[in-house]
Amino acid sequence: MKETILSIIVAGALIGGVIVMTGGNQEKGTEVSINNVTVVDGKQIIEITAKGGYLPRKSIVSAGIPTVLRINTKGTFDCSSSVRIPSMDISQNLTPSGVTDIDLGTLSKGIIDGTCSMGMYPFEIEVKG
Ligand SMILES: [Cu+2]
Repeated sequence: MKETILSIIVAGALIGGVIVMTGGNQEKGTEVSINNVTVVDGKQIIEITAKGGYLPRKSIVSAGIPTVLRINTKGTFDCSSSVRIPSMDISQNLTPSGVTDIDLGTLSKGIIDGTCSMGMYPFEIEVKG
């Protein structure tokens, strides 16, 4: 009888441990796999959100493909609603709620830095060759 109880406890602990470990892995997985870049009809679309800053902060794209920066807003009334990419001479006001597409053209290898109009909230696009 004691052995039965003991084995039930051990089995419970094992199952519990597996659940905890699996849960942990899933959390890590979602953290790592930030997949905000898709290619649709030969166009590379970077999707970020603007509200109190830009998320994800860093995007990785490929060189040589026409690229669009798609910025989602939802009740964005802070200064992240005004986007600048100085190296490309881009300055764009976003709608407070909705989607704004900014055509970046075909990019070459390098780093593109963007900010809000004040230079307070940064974001980065890494273009891999
Ligand atoms: Cu700002």
